[in-house]
Amino acid sequence: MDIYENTLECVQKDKRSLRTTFRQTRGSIETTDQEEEAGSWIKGNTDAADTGGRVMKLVILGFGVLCILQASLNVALRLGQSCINLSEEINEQQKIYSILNMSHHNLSEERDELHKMYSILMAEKKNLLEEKEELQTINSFLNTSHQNLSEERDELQRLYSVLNMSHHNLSEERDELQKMYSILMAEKKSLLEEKDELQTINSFLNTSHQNLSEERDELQRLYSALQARYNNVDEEKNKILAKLQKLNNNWLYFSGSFYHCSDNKRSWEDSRSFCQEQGGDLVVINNEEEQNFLRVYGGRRWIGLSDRQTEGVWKWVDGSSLTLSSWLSGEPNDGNGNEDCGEILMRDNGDWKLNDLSCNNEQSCICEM
Ligand SMILES: [Ca+2]
Ligand SMILES: [Ca+2]
Ligand SMILES: [Ca+2]
Repeated sequence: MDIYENTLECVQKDKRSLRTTFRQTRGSIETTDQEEEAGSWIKGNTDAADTGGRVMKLVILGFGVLCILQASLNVALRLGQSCINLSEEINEQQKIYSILNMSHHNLSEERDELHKMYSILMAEKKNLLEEKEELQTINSFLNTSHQNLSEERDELQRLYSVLNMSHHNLSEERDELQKMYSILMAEKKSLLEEKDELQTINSFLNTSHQNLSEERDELQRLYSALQARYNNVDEEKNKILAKLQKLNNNWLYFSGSFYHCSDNKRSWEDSRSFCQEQGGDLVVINNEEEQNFLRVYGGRRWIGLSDRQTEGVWKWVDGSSLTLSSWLSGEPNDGNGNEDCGEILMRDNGDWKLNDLSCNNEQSCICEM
């Protein structure tokens, strides 16, 4: 723009110079014409003088035209140079425009970014204001606390002075206690050695105590077993004593049992009741040795055998099954469908047989206890 303005100013200056030159030329021509007219009127010049004057006018007029041409040429040159400068300036301005356009785009983005940041900053500002209010509240509280703490500090300083004095006294006591501590540490060392020795002894005693406890428990177990066995033996002894008292009443002993044969005749059920009243039951023949012993009684006698619970299934009164048997030929026949009790028939030669018989038959029996 500066170049354009300078060029325009030069053109305006040339234009003014051209106008001045033109006016001067026209003025001198007019002046010459007037002087000639006045001279011819006053002096009465000749025709030759008129011709010289006209040549002079033409020369002056030609010079004026030349000056005008020179000024026009100067204007044209200056305008051409101005056009070149303007083109270069336009190119320069276009570059600047591109740069400015890009800069404008960047500035727009920056503006948008700044808008976002502005929103964020506004939100932060709001938060900061809230925090500020909160901090003001805290500040108020802290001021109060500060005052309280100042008072406490003064109090603590007073206490510090007191404690400092106490500290001096305590330092002296500490030195005394350190001396005592050294003495006690020596005693502690001695006591620790004694403690180790006692722990060794204690460990030995613990082991001994454990062994003794185990031995005691074993002895207690043996004692309990012996006590139970003693009780059983005592009970057995009492039973044997009771049985021995009955030996006077025709009871015979064989292989751990006592036997009695009643000559009174009773039914099978009454015979069993009789034996139970004596402390026993109808005899159960467990083996051949017992059977051989029973020969001493001979005859026909009720024994503890029946099929009253299930017909055909013979069982002893102690619930055991019949294993040792020697039935008479054709027996058991359950005569009349009513023979459910067992008897033994013993001959003088020692033979013996079993037979089933009506339980209501009355005859003697053999008891076993
Ligand atoms: Ca028996
Ligand atoms: Ca029967
Ligand atoms: Ca029979």
